[in-house]
Amino acid sequence: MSITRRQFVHRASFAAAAMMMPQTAPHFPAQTSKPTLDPESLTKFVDPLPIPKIARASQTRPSPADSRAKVPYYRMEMSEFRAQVHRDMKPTRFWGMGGAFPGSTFETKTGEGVIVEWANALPTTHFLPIDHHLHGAEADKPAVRAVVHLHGAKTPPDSDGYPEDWYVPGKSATYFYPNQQDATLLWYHDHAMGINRLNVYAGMFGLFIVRDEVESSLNLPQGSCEIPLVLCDRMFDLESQLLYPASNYPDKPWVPEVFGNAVLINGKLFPYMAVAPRKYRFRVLNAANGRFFHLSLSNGDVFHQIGTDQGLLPAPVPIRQVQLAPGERADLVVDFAEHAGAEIVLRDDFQPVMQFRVDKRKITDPSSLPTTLRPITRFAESDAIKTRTLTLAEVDDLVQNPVIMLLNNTRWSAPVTENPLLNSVEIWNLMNVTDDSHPIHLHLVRFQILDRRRFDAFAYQNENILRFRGAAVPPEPYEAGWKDTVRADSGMVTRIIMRFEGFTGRYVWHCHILEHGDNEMMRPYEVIAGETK
Ligand SMILES: [Cu+2]
Repeated sequence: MSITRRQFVHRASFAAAAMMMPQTAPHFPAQTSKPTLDPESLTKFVDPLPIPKIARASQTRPSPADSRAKVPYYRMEMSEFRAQVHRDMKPTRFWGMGGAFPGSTFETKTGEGVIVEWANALPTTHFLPIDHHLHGAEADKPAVRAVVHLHGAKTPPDSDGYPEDWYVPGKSATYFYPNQQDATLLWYHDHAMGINRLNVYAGMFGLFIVRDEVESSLNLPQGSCEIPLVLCDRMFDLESQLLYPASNYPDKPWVPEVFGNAVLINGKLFPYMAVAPRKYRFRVLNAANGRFFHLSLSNGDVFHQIGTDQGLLPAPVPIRQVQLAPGERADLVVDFAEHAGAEIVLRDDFQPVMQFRVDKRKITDPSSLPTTLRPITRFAESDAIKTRTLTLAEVDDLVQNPVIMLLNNTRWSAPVTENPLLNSVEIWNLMNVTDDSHPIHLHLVRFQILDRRRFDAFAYQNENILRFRGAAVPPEPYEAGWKDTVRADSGMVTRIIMRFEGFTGRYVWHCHILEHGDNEMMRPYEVIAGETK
């Protein structure tokens, strides 16, 4: 599938014209050829919420950063296994890390690096529909390939899981994570070129927690009162097996988005959790391929967001609903103290996801929700030595089916165009001319959101005129911390500011709707050494 520049411009203007018509984002289950299991036919809240097990280091090895120091060494195997997502369903085939879905959780500390050997022990044929027209997934490539990226980690480039650094069953890669960053919830997942969406859908992800003394001094709920909640949506056939939709073109099965009708939380459908009437800390991850979650409690209660992708907020933010795009995390504190004996449902919009059963017996709660958490120094715009204006675009065919998605109107294989200097600050203006919101993720760095501002996307695409259609809107209070993934909303300029620190070398930035990232909405970028003044 190659298109000329001229065809591209032609198609792009059709896409822009299509944008003028009101369209509803396809937030319904995509079509599949097989009958789909209806989750509403299942009894809700019969399985206890599982907690992913903690990964154990098998030995220590000399640190790549300091050979006098020893660091924990883990071996994590990617394999096929079966797991039951609901009491009344048959076991489902998954591909995952450490034999579980989600995979085992790493518990680590700031400044204490770890080595992980990611071993590919998967079968040699894929069970989900590969599209050989996608870049990097051509028919001459092995069907089963994997490479692991630790999302949100400040990682040397040779341990970052570059999408083309994939390897086949029987091989492994040994990565070093220095953990030179603040306490937060990271997550690891497959990043293999052209089949990333399929590998993640099959189950290849898990959590990676970084802790530090600032966080531990806060007396937040901990131990059995600190609970990870990993959300993703899937579709199942009537035999309880994963269904991934395909297009109507058998040789080009790629679909632009996948929205499953079954929302899994820690790998279960409609689980329940027994809680005490006290505060709990929930570490929430949206691990879906494309679904945005809007989570709230059925009793309408306020809860507090205390952290975002890259760590603690300056102060708790009271909210009634938390919005999470794919790849984003939220650190929440929910207080059940006033609800002894109640049953409270966690909902995504109006759909039940899980149930909390609050114990009747009153207890004393030794934990705190401090009024201040971790100070954040805001960048000044004048700190930036460069501003890049980068378009997020969709190229459609003549009947408005998306063909590819692009960053900066440039394909993956084109030479690097974003090459920030090490330790320099840049502002990136993400110009979204599409109808979709795209969660944009930059590897290596943490950033701050400056603002979002509506603009005339049609004039911008067709006449190269930047015409704003409203005032700049600052980020929501719950987004006003350190981020690594940002919602770039339709028809908006989303401005982010960051310092490119840590390492020089080749990284990627991409849309975290995995169907988009697999179809060109991913670009390499390179941090280079040089004078920043
Ligand atoms: Cu996207």
